[in-house]
Order: sequence, then structure tokens, then C-alpha cells
Amino acid sequence: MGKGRPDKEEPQMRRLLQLATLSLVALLFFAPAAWSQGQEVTVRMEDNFFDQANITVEPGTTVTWVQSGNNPHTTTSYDGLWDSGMIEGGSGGTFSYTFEEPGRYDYFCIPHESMGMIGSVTVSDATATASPTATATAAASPTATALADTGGPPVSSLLIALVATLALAVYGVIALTLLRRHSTS
Ligand SMILES: [Cu+2]
Repeated sequence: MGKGRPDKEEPQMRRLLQLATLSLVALLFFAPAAWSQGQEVTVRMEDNFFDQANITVEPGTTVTWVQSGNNPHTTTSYDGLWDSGMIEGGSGGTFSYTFEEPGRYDYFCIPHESMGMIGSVTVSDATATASPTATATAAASPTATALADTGGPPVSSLLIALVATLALAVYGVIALTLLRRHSTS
């Protein structure tokens, strides 16, 4: 390695590398907090029940009901907050609603309410940040564990992933340039 060779551009490269490293560390640090901002949970509409009839989520969570049965189903709020209308069986159709305010929200399926196709979404009173409250809600309700592995990442998380990928790419290019510089000297 060509150490000690005076080169005016190399310190700049090193500074860039440091900046890229810093931004990566910052991303790792802040990503989990951003991730918890807009969680997504999926509830399947089976014949004739909701697969997760009672869930507990954090404020800002979007619940998406997915038609997974052969019968037509609805997700209909008892309080008139939302109504998917009839979603055809076998269509894979979805309906989403974002829960902001803490509280309990009961809902039902119009054609199958009498068969017990009802459910509830409990929005926890979580004002604190990310991970500590996640464990707290998990302890409070056994159904909350289902939160961890359902739903895709929200848009903000995708953005973070994109930025992270870009930062990694920049990092790689700089590292390669530095390496090449060393090997040719
Ligand atoms: Cu139904």
C-alpha cells in the first residue's frame, strides 16, 4: 500500500468516506424509529371469520383487510367510521383504514355478522417511541405479537431503504477508488 505518498485528493476521499460512514450509522440509528411510525397490519377475511379478529396496534397503523375467502365479505365499522362495501369472493380485494386515535374500534362483516364474523382493532395509547412500546403492547395483549410479522414496510421505510442503498453505493464507489489509488501507487 502506498502510504506516506503525498496526495492532495486522498484526504478529501477519506473525508467523504467518513461522511458516508456517519450517514450509514445515522440511518441504522434512526430507521427503527421511522419504521414504527406507519406500521401496517393485515387481517384476512376468511369464510366466514376474520383471521385476526382482535388486534392491538399503535396509533398511525394502517390495517388492510384482504379478501381470502370464496364468499363476499365486508369490513364495516359499528361506529360508521369505515365500510368497505361488498368485496367479491376470490377477488383478493383489499380495504385499508388508518387508525390514529387510541381506543377500541369494533367492526363486522355485513353478510356474516350473525355467524360471528366480527372483529376489533384496539389502538394503544402509545405516545413514547418505537421499540419500548412495542414490547409493552405485546405484553398487554397476546394478539399483538401478530403485529411483528404482518404487513409490508410503509412508504417511509422504503424511502429509508432507498437512501441506505444509495449511501452504500456511494460508500462502495469511494472505497473502490481509494483501493485503486493505493494499488496503482
Ligand atoms: Cu363475511
